[in-house]
Amino acid sequence: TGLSAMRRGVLIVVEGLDRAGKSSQCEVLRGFLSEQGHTVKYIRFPGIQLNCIASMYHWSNASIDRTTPIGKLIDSYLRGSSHQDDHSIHLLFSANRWEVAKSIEEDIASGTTIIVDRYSYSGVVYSAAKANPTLSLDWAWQPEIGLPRPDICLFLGISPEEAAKRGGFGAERYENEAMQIRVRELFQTIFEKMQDVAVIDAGKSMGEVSKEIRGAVTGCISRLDITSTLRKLE
Ligand code: Z5A
Ligand code: MG
Repeated sequence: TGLSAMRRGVLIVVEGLDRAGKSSQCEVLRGFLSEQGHTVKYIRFPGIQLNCIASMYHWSNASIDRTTPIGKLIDSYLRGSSHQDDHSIHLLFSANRWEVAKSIEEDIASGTTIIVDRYSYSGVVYSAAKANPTLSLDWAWQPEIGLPRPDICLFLGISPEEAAKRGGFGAERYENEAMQIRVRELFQTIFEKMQDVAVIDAGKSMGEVSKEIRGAVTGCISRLDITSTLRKLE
C-alpha cells in the first residue's frame, strides 16, 4: 500500500589488504544482489566513480571512466608522478569521499544498494602507516566524521604468503613490504574496535570467499531496519 515504508538501499563497504580480492569480490557480490532483485551500484575509492559522479559532473555514460579533479591528483600521487605532503594527500583522499557523500545518501534513501571498494578505513590506515609523528590514527579519522556510515564492512584478510601468490608488488607508492606490514597491523587495530564488521578469510578460493561474503551480507540485510535512515561515521 502507499503507506508501507519504502525499502532503503544497503551501504556495503569492502575493505582489506592489497590483493585480497576486493574488486573481484565486489563484482561477484554485485551480480548476486542484482539477481536477488536489488538495484545495485558499485563505487570505488580512490578514483573512478561510476554513474553517481558522472551525473554530478554531467558526464554522459560514454565518459564514466573519467576521474574527478581530486581523483586525478590522487592518481598522480599514487603513481609517483607528483609529490604531496602526507597530511595534504590524506585530506584529498577524504575529500574524494566527501564529493560523493551526498549522492550516496540520496541513492540509499531511494532504494539503491551501494557496494564500495575501499573507504575511510583504508583512508586512515594507509596514512597512519607512514609513521609521520603528526599523523596519528586519531588525527586521520577526523575528516571522516559525518560521512555515510556503512551498514556492514567486510574486511578481507590475507596472509603475506597468499597475497604474494597473486603477483608481486606493483609500482605504486604504497606497494612495498614495510608499508604493507604496518597497514596489516593498523587494520587489525581499527577492526578490533569497530562494529558491523565481518572478517572474511580471503586466502581461500574465489568461490569460498564469495560464499562467506554472501552469508554476511544476507545476514546484515535481514537484520536491517528498512525504515531507518543511513547513519553517519562518528
Ligand atoms: N588508499 C589510501 O591511501 N587512502 C584512501 O583513502 C584509499 C586508498 C581509499 C590504491 O587502492 C591505493 O590507495 C591503495 C590504498 C590507497 N594502496 N595500496 N597499496 P586500489 O583499491 O586502487 O588498489 P587496487 O589496485 O585495487 O589493488 P588491490 O585493492 O590491492 O587489489 P584487490 O582489489 O584487493 O584484488 P583484486 O584486484 O580483486 O585481485 C587481485 C588478484 O588476485 C587478481 O589477479 C585476481 O584475479 C586474484 N584473486 C582474487 N581473489 C582470488 C582468490 N580468492 N584466489 C586466487 N586469486 C584471487
Ligand atoms: Mg582493487
